[in-house]
Amino acid sequence: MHVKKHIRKLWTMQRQRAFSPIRGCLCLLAGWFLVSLPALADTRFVSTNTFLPESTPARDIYYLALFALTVTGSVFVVVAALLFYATFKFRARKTDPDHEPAQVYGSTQVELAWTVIPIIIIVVLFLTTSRIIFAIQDAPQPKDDLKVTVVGHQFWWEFRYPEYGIVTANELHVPLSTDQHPDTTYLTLLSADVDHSFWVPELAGKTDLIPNHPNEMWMDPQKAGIYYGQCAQFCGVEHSKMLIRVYVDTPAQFQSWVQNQQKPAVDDPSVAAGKNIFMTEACVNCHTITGTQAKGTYGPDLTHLMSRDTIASGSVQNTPADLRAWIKDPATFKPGCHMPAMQLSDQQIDQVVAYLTTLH
Ligand code: HEC
Ligand SMILES: [Cu+2]
Repeated sequence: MHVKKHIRKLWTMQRQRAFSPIRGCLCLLAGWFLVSLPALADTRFVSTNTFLPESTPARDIYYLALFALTVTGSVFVVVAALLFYATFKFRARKTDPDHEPAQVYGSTQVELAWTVIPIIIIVVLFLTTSRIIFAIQDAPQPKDDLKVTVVGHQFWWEFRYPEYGIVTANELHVPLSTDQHPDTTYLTLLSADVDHSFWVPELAGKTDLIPNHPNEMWMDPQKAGIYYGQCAQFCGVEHSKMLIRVYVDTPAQFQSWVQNQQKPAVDDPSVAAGKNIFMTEACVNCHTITGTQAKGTYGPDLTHLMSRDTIASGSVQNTPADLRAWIKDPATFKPGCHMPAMQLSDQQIDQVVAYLTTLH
């Protein structure tokens, strides 16, 4: 008797609460819109887009995503429609009797349907996804493709082209692939420290760079231009400034880029003072400049520093002013990065920057 009374009390309390499901949904939508507004307005976020594929693996993933979105979208529409219908049709009314509704046990047919249909949907999604994964992974590797070794470092990228004897950083140059001249780039992914992940959404899926476990991926970009990406695995404090820039060059552009990278570093006697500082301060231990005694590999290769548009893994423009500010104190741009502020005098910094800006 007592319990029944209690339940009845709870039931009437619930009915009195002024909660409207429709109002709740509208509030959620408005909240979501407000939260995402700054991101939508910031044009930098428009520069990567999984829905604009320009290379075969990215395109396969794009079609798979469309398929999965169609299936899950239809499920959402059906469920949401039923939910709205039920909340509206069976909403509380003033004329409702003041006691619990009749308690009914569920229907075996309905329960079977909503168990079996989702299982079928999941199996279909699983099979199509595995088919695409294997199609990308097992694609035959053409003999004349370009091979690049990518090494992830906290918090920058090293790119090695063993066939050309080139080492560079953060800005990957690859040739354009056309119907007449299909050109595939194969990346071997390594890590110097922790787990990183190479992700350029318009060109390919994301693949991790795991210490002591080489991974592979490939791309055949079909439109020239710059593509942006980023490390997609939290790898330490400056992970978010571990950006990637892929330059898809026409064959002529790519050849001239390769030729320039293969040249030894410019040795301009007018900046000998700056060069001397570089070679006598700790810079020499962490950076390589070919043709000099600088053979460090802890930081990016600086042999052709000025051939890059950015420094610090795509997070700072490569201008003399920013280069100067970077060398004075890298932490102003990337607090927590692994290059120390070297405590050079202003004059020494000017001289080092003058030297670095000759390295085309
Ligand atoms: C302890 C090792 C270390 C020392 C010493 C060091 N650097 Fe670095 N340097 C790095 C690392 C690591 C990076 C990459 C930072 C990042 O992007 O997270 C870097 C980045 C740079 C870059 C940007 C390169 C690019 O393409 O992004 C320049 C330029 C540079 N260092 C110049 C210097 C100069 C000049 C000195 C000496 C005054 C110096 N470094 C001393 C480790 C070092
Ligand atoms: Cu990383």
